[in-house]
Amino acid sequence: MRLTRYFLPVLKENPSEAQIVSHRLMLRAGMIKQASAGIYSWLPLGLKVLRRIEQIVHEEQARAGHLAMLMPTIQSADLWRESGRYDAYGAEMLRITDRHERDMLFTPTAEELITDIFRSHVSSYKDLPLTMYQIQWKFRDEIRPRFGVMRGREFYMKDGYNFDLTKEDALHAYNRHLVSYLRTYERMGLQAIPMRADSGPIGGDDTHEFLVLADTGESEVFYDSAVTDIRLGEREIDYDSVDQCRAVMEEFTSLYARTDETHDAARFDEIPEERRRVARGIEVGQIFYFGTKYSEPLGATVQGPDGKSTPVHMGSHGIGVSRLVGAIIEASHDDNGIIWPEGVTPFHCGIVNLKQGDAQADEACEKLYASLSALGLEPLYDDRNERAGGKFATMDLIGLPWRITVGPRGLKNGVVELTCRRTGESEELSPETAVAKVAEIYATHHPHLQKDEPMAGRSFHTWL
Ligand code: 5CA
Repeated sequence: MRLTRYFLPVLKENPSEAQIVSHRLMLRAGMIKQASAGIYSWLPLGLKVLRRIEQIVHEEQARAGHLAMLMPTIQSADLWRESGRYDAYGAEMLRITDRHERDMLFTPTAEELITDIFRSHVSSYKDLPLTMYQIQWKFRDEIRPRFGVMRGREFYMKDGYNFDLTKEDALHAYNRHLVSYLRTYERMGLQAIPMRADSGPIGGDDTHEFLVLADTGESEVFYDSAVTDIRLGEREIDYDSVDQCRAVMEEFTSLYARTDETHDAARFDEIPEERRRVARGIEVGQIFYFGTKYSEPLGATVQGPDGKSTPVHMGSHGIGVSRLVGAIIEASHDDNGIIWPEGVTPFHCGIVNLKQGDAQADEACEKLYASLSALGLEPLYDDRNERAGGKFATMDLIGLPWRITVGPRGLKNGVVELTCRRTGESEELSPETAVAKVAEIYATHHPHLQKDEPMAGRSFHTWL
């Protein structure tokens, strides 16, 4: 993309309505614009990041064997009356009446609708296990929408639902989700710690929230600092293996880590004092096992191997896709702007032309642009007639992890400059070497992906 053809309405001043850094930077970098309280338009740069996050979620869901589908945002109240949640959900549910005076609602989550699909089509245990998910807009009429996309009223969520014959099978689905979520967040450059939590209006006894530690987080959390040393990394996990998934779950959840709702002061005090931490966190996902809470009232039953009809065991699992954009920025920025992790960056590499209009500089930039594009990378070329300082400021603000700077002086010696946004370090390299280096960084970024046949192409539809 050439900046002269792009829509990047960056703001020089700090918007006064933004209280936290991610909200400020998203507005300043021209990623979003508020449409009304807690409701945002996603401008081209913001949408690109949202799509990158979404793509990682799809790929990791496919890897875990979950099936993508899509349900409507507007639902009839009838099913919600059947489950008893139409009244129970309260003021957070946006209720709508259609022209025939029928009660409709904007979906805050979709347990009822998916259970209805299941009960209409599945009647035998032989069709289990089954996990389906969607990434779809949700609406919750939050009493205090704030912090930009972090606590919106309209927000983008991955919501997945598992159907299993027995509690044991459903707990395997729970553990499998935990593992796949860990991999999902790690690919986004985030550490999200599973913490025992409260299940709220979704219900059930078993639930973990995934929290990214950040001072601006809305949740107070209590944990043993040893949990922050654990990573999934590149290890291979067989998602069908009950033992492997359980082992990872136990490794990540046996140390003390809880949100304030489930905090147990006595147990916390048993942790050696130097490892006790009280901090704040951003909830970027939550997994639930709730047994037959929805399958029973809605009559989602299957015939078991013994011929008897039993309600299925279910769980639901959410990832805050739009919230993640803010959470990643909270975890990765400096005074000059955003620092995107390679896994979610909107463009892979910036190209800054220090002397637009200089024949040699222009030609070198065009060549870099073509070479990077030919490798399947997306460069953002700042081809504006602006001074160098302004170009650097924009690049730093929008946070591309790598930048190639091209100027007549360097070109005389056959070099351009490759700069790392995170460290600020620069190297003088030939244009060819700079391109090769950027390509290598992105190729080695997720080595486990290359080994994985179904993902090898990583085209948009691998998850369908
Ligand atoms: N049905 C379950 C699982 S699909 C569910 O709705 N879970 S949830 O309520 O925990 O939401 C899932 C994730 O959506 C949360 O972890 C959070 O990251 C995100 N989320 C929830 N409310 C908001 C909001 N108002 N704004 C932005 N993201 C939100």
